[in-house]
Amino acid sequence: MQRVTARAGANIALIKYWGKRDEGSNAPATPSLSLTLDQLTTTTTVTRLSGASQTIRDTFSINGETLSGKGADRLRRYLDLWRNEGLIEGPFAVSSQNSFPTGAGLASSASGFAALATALAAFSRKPLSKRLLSQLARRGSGSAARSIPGGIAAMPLSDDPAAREIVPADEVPWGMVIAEVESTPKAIGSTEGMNLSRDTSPYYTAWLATARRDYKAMLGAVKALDFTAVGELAEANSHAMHACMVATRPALLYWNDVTLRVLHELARWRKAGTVEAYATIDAGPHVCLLARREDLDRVLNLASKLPGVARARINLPGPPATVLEVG
Ligand code: 2P0
Repeated sequence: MQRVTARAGANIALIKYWGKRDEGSNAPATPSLSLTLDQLTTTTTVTRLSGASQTIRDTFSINGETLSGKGADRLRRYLDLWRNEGLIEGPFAVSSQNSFPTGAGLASSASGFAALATALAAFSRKPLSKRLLSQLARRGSGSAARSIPGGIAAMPLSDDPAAREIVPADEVPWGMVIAEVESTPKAIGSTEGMNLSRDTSPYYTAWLATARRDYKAMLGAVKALDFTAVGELAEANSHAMHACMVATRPALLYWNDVTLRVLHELARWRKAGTVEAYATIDAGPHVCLLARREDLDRVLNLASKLPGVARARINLPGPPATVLEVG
């Protein structure tokens, strides 16, 4: 086997991961639960390079542009992890295509590392269970673990957690409208931001306790397919995470004026009975609007008309990460 192509969807957490329990193994300090998206995807082709790893180095590209510096170092270290575990051997060329902006707070590292891990697993010298694959994806990026099972996935708190499927994609009666309000790379990345929050935010400890409570409640709400409970919990959990972020020093203020405008409009829609949708926001200004499948067109219409929303698109629940082609 010389070449493998795999695809994974980004996922948006309904219970957020913010904080690390252990940086070495990238084990999160909060349990998390997410919805994988079918339209925001990364497609990654991994090609074996002939020659010894001592003389030939891995190469990386995203959307046709060669990656160097810190980005390439992070990916090379990730391949080293697989080589050190005896799972793969030799150097590789990794080429990824994202269907959405990279590094703008839209979970590109989740789909990116999930697609990469899935492709590498096809080269693996040992069989890998889904659980181990999710753990390995997590070592690349915490949120990537949840893109392995797809649908609604949950990752509990433990020393070496994996995400597991809670509801398969086609049984999830909800979807999301992603309202993109900006697409410039963020100033402070998630990993650095989490460390700053842990070290300086007066609300970090309260956030960790809130996340545990919300996660338990969310598991029950999701299993009961109780949309209102899921939406209210997701929105409150996202706001609690951002409160912790804003209180970080220096402040991690990921929202902008358009973000706030969308939140206020959304509250008006709910109050007026226009549509029942809920917001969740990651480490960026974009607003992800959770709605019942039958309401997604209406939410799209409403969100697209808001001044400052650059683009809005509907995402249905996405499938597990998968191998597309082996050659
Ligand atoms: C999440 N985020 O649960 C949360 C919500 C951002 C806000 O997971 O350091 O890129 O690579 O493990 O996965 C972003 O963090 O961080 C993230 P690393 P990751 O989706």
